[in-house]
Amino acid sequence: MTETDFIAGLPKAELHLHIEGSLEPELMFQLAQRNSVAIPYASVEDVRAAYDFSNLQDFLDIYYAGAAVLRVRQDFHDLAMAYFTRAAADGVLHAELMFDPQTHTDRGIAFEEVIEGLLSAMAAAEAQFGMTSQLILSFLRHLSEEAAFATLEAAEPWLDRITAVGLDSSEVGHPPEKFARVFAAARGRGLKITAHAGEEGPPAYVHEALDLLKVDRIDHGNRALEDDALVARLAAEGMTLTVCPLSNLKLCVVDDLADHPLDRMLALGLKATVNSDDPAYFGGYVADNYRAVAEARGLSRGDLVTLARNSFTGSFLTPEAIAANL
Ligand code: ES4
Ligand code: ZN
Repeated sequence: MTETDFIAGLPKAELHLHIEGSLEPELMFQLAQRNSVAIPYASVEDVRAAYDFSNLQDFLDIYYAGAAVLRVRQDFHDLAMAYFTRAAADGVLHAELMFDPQTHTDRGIAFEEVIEGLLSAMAAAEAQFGMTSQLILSFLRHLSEEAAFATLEAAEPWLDRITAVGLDSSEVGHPPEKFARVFAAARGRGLKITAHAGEEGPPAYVHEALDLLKVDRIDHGNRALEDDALVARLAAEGMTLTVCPLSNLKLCVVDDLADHPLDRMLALGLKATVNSDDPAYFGGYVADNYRAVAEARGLSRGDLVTLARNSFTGSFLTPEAIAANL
């Protein structure tokens, strides 16, 4: 069996996926036309050529601009269906989708349009592919605590259909501590907690995510490896890290995939998983990420099985659903 077939055949969950980051240039053009939104690109090739990033902020500027073509619930439905179709082909049985409501509500799009479009696609994906999915509402950390509270309030009618809250966007200068009270409120409403930490930010931000946000898992976590005591703590707590190899390469978190720390994380006893982050921008969906890092780091099939198992044990599914997937 080829490595590609082995990876596609591994039952897996995707835990770190920004649905806005799955907007392929072809769909961007289609939606720009459908909604009469001007975009600063002449062609699909022109869009792809712009995806050359030096750091996280470089990418975020282009990612937020691209999201401007998303205007009504059908757009969000089409976006999510395109992702589910790709993920199903990759052997994803369960996906936990992050979405950034503020990227849309700040442009005058109603929260309802965003979430109803995503929810209808999630129901369709379950019917069509047997794929389960959950929503993670992510707060934009470059915006204020007050704006995050307003977003949580806007989400109130849908909180029974939202599994978790997350924290994304520009990390450095926006420590988890800034959002401690919002995350406490979210926890009080029974939501699970995740946060991007240690992608570009220092190990101290990972400590804060644990101590102040009381996260159930960490998105990225690469820079935790700079702090031995933190690594020991993450391992002892069985904390899942949602690692994104092609994202790390494209955003220069690693210079070369051959230097990617994924297998070092596993060897240190960390519950690492493999995810695509923003697949339309970083050059691959989840199976591409498994393939690329497996080749670059010489991962064994046993390692790949461990990573896929970690994706279920680190998911926000119930213990019964996790057991049924293992
Ligand atoms: C993101 Cl890779 C990454 N990091 C932080 N925030 C994000 N939003 C979308 N992708
Ligand atoms: Zn991310």
